[in-house]
Amino acid sequence: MSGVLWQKRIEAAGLGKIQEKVMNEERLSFEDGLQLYATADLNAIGYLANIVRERKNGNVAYWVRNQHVNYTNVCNKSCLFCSFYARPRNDARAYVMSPEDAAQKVLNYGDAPISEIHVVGGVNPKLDYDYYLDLIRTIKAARPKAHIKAFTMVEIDQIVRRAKKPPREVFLDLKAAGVDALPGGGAEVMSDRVHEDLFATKPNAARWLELAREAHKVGLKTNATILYGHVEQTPEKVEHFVRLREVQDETGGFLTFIPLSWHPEKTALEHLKPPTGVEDLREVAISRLMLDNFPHIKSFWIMNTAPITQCALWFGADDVDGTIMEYEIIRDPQRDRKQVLTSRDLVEMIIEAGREPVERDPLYNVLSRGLENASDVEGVLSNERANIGHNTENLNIMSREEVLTAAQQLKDKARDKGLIPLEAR
Ligand code: V47
Repeated sequence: MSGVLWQKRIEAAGLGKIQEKVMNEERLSFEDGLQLYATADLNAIGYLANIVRERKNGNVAYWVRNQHVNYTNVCNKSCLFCSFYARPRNDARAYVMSPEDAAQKVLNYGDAPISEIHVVGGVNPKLDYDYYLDLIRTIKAARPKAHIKAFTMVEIDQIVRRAKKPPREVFLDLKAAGVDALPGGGAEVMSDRVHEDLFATKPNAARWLELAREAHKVGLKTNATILYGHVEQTPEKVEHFVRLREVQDETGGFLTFIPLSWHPEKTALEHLKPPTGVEDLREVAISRLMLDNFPHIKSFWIMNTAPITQCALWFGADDVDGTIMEYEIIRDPQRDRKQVLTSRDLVEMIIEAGREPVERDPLYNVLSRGLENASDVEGVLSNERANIGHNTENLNIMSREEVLTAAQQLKDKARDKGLIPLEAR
């Protein structure tokens, strides 16, 4: 479409003023954010987001050869949007990896040149401070060349409690043990209302941001996410962007923003409809436009799907995440065997979308370009070795009735808060 036609379309969508700001590299306001969400023309929003995306990252789309290690699913936070967690007592799904189990997980993929190990888990009250340090040291010893991206701010809040030390000292200890960067989970939606309704016992937005600031002060880069598509309202999402970019103005410590598309399956809110592809692209585009000081926007393919992620590369995203290998947060490890894209799949997916694939490490150092380093090795290894290293010794087996009662309790809690409509109860 010619520039003139786009211009007409942007005007027709009521985005003329926002376009002017985008062209002049001016910050969009809270009201601009509301207006973007209210605009029906998704392509017009994508067109503007793509201008920012190409200004910051050209035609490049980053991918990473990574592995996720979810060291425990035991969690005492009972978030209503989550299907991953097992309760600390009497839950048949509960698992905890010893540091050696986690190292085994990493060694399972020893033949793949993995550059990032993404380590996150539930808030497990039984783990002490030394466990976390040992976990990192042992993983680092197993794969000394890989960067470790570990622990959301929610886990950090728990680790700080167990350490009985100020956050700064904890970050320094974790850094010394081998943590290179932190992932972006845990903030969910920065709204006191949603916090109260869905994840009341987790640290609130102010605490999440305070911990992120502390991490940045000791030189650790971190990511940030938003979890959308459940009960949040538009102004709450815009507020989320505004709060994040204010901290980024102060510290410059955020690398990547990842809009996470909520998956309702097997959660207490599974009666709600999941976000659509249109919503996924809108979230990518609006986050690119609002977070003017974030270098990167990621479309996490495992949540958004690979096809939506290909489109997202034209709606503001410049990163697709990576090979992943195994991902527990939205799957049942007993039922599904693997969740992986090989390095060849990722590179081909990016080329097909019309972008230039660049392999990065967690700090965006360039490791390879195009098909240079792409292979199918991750798929072969995942077929052979996915799920090796899940220890079952700590399993506390519950009867089926007990499992159903626990699930019902969660649903009752959601119903009491008015989060389940009458007809779905
Ligand atoms: O904070 C939990 C989310 C997050 C569900 O930094 C769910 O590069 C969808 O933060 N449906 C953890 N999402 C994952 C995370 C992440 C993922 C990928 C890359 C990076 C990065 C960080 O997962 C949690 C929560 O917001 N989550 N349950 C669900 N049912």
